[in-house]
Amino acid sequence: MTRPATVARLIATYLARHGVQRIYGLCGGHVQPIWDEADRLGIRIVDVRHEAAAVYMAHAEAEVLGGLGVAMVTAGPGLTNTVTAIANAWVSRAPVLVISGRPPRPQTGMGALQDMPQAALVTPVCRRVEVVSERHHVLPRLDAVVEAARGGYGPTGPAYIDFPTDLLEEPVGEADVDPGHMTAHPAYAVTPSEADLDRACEVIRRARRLLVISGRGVGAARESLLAFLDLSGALHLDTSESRGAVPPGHPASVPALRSRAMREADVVVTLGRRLDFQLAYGSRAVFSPAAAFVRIGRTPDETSEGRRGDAEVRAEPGLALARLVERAAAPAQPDHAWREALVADNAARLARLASTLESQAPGADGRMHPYTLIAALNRWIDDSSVVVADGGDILSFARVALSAPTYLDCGAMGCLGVGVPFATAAALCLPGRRVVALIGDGSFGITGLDVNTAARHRAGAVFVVANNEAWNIERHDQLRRYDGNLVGVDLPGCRYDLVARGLGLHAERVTEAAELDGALSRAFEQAPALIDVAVTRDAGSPDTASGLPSVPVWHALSTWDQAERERRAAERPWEVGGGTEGMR
Ligand SMILES: Cc1ncc(C[n+]2csc(CCOP(=O)(O)OP(=O)(O)O)c2C)c(N)n1
Ligand SMILES: [Mg+2]
Repeated sequence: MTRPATVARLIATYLARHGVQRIYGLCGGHVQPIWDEADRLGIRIVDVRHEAAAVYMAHAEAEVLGGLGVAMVTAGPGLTNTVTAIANAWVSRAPVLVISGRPPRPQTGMGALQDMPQAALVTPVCRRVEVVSERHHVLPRLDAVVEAARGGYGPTGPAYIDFPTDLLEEPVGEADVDPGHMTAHPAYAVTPSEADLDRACEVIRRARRLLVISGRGVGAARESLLAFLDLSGALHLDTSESRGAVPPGHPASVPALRSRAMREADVVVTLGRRLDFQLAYGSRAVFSPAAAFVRIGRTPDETSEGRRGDAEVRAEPGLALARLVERAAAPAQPDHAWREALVADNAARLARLASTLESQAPGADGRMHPYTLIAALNRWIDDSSVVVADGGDILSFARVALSAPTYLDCGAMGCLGVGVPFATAAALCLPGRRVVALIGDGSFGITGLDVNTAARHRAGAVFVVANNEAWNIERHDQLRRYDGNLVGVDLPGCRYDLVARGLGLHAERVTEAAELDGALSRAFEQAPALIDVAVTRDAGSPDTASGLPSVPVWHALSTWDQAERERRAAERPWEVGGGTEGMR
């Protein structure tokens, strides 16, 4: 039987022609016509166990392959289940397209099954939202959402489109198809202006202590970034948005001296990076008050927000960096002694960390320290590995000590639950590469059932659950600041290896450090696999020490918060504590 060309087939054809190879989703009658046509056209349907996982997976695909990730979910609860993941893609600026269905037009607003204000629900966290009701709108609106997700109108991020089911089944004719929509166009690239580059060169030449902080879009510009670091003699700090772009151990990187480098640099170059909480909003209490900023990015939130740039270059970071290298933008009189002192101090700190990683004592509960687990994982991570981290304390330990050539984590939204779907998608998109996710036991519970998706789709990820039987970073906060009144932070007696086995994975439980290498070896051989590792809840993580869980008033870290209070108190001594006492 030849099937008539329908709107659903048109949508599926559009996606295939635009290079979409995988759609992550969960079935439902309202999107079934597209689901079916996409599969028939050879797009791989990666069916998940919860719709949030579909969007997280599309997000991870966008990150590891550099294109657009696509998720499809049914109307009503199918869409509401995705909202956290869409918001996370929005904060992370990940180009994700979410497709959904709606009740048939004749039933709209009459109390139809799964009828709800879907577009209104996702509008604040999408770059563009399109509600399609007409055949001839299908292709132009698909183009609009794809373009918006890829940053054609502003920042990259999630975009949303839905169609009523009856429209999906309507036949389409030639008049409905403008062939111009059926060919993929390259993503819009923002090119730097000569005037902006002139200004940036001028500021960089005046620098004595140059610091580069990298963010989104830098992974694709690795060569230019490395060339710029060599040429300029700058020091470099990465952020989770760009981790791995500069290889671990690169002489310019000073990850162990973040605050000092921020405080002492006299020119700071930001690349594709908002000055968000992780960078103290560019505060003059944390960075030098006299520092000049060169802000390079594709949108104003990357070039101007927080602290204006003394030079602002609106451009793809890679294009701007390449031009700066051409122009030999480098400090005329660099402070070599400063750079050498920081590089040496950083190396000494990292060496101390590396030597203590292996020799951490177990906790009072007799369980291994998280660093013992991380040291074992580091032995299995090679230059092509993809590393995912998800959790509270364990994420904090991982950020400091886990090797990460390509890296994804909870991001600036602190979105617990990304670990399983991120790693599953990375393994599907990059077969043959070692993919490992280190996940807290609490975080695992949020999306853990989707290890079954890895099993069904043979996504060869290794999930390592750091099982401290607690939402531990919060537990530490309750111990410290709430007189030990522990409420809702214990997760005793759970065996995630048994869960995983029941869901089709090879899985093991590890309680002794000596068993780790054997278990990891078997896991990588039989991946997808899960290892439930008993780790101590006694170890205090770097984030616990820095005060992050206590949510200070001015800044994310208590030392930065304190510096801000002091600066404000000095200016306004009549306002005790900077005028924020009691404000929360
Ligand atoms: C979706 C979500 N819910 C709650 C939080 C608050 N939170 C941050 S870290 C954390 C504890 C995480 O526990 P686990 O994953 O077991 O990691 P651990 O701290 O024990 O290493 C919680 C509840 C959050 N960031 N995101
Ligand atoms: Mg935990």
